[in-house]
Formats: sequence, structure tokens, C-alpha cells
Amino acid sequence: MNTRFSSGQLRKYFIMGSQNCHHDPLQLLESALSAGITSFQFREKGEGSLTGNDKLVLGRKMRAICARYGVPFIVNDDIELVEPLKADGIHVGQNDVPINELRQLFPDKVIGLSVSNKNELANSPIQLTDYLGAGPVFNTTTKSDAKQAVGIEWIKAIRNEYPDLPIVGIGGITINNAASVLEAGANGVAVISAITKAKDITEAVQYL
Ligand code: 3NM
Repeated sequence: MNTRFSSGQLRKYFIMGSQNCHHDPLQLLESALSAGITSFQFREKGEGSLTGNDKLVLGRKMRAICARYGVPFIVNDDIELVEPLKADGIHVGQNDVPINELRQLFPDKVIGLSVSNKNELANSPIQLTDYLGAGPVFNTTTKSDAKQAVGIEWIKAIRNEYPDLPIVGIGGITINNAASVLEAGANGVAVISAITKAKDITEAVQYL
């Protein structure tokens, strides 16, 4: 579809903010990177998350660590962070800045969009995106306002309609069910708790 992002970079897509961590988020990120995650999304959002300058400062540190590993650094939602953090891209949901606007603002950045149902898929300018986040595949307690789980059927449905589109499954994905998401046609799995709550991060990333 484009040269900004290869679908292989979706394979192990780690998402995190300091609110997801019991320990030092920078150390956790470093462990996940050295274990082999293929993309990172900075999602500093929700209860207990940092705002303003604190968010920016943490983002800069995380950005620098990802750069050392040559792993794409994507920001969640916040268009104000893209340039200051020199992010490789931005991931948005259905109620964030519209994709048309986003593509005008950031012609050369990776743009990811969440889609949860056929209606959203039909009404989204897919051709302006670099990948779709499909979910929540399974029930998740990590995102308080997550929609109803859509199952791997949703991955199959998108894959059926768009054979070549980069798709990453998200929501409730663990080392035990990741394979089913890939088998359904996703190029990768996007996870928070499967890594942030893992006893052994290296092992978790390997099993994913
Ligand atoms: N987005 P975990 S589900 C950030 O469905 C996010 O769009 C979702 O966390 C969506 O891997 C989700 O711990 C939370 O379930 C993913």
C-alpha cells in the first residue's frame, strides 16, 4: 500500500503509557524492545496518566529508546505530540481527528485507524491509512471504554474485503490466543497487558 510502513512491522505491536506500568516505564519499554517488539505506540491516556509537560518529557525519552532500536514510534490520538516527539506516525480512533485532515497535516507519517464494525469500515477513507487496528478482538479490562468484543470473525471479515491491507488485531490478546488472531488474517497483534503484566517480558514477547 505504501512505503511508510511494512506490514511486518505490525507483527508485535506494543502499546503503553506510564499508567499501565507498576515499575519504571522506560525500563519496561527497553526490555520489550530488546525482546523483539516490532512497533511501539505511546498511549499516555486514562486514569493515572501524565499530562502536559510531564507527558512530553516521558514521550521524548521513549521516542529516543525506540530510535536506538530502529522501531517505529507511533503516538496515540494526540496530534500535538507528533512533531515535538518526531513520531513516525499516529494512531486514531473513530472519534478523533478525521483521517482526511490527518493525512493533510501529516502527508509522510504512518496513520493507523481503529475500526470495530462494518459501518465504521465502510465510512472510513481506508486508502489514506497505513494500517487498521481491528478490535477489541477479545474482552479487555485495560481500556475502560472498550467496545464489545468482536472476535476473530471481525479480522476475517476485514481480510476478506481487503486482501492486502495491513491489519493489526487489538484487545484482550495474550500469548495463548495470539495465534488465532494471526490465523484469522491479521498481520500482527497489538497488546498492552500481555507485556506490561508479564512476569517475564522476554518470554512474553517471544511467545507472542
Ligand atoms: N484499544 P490489552 S482495546 C488500547 O479495541 C485499546 O480499539 C482497543 O489492551 C480497541 O492488550 C485496547 O491489555 C486495550 O487488552 C488493549
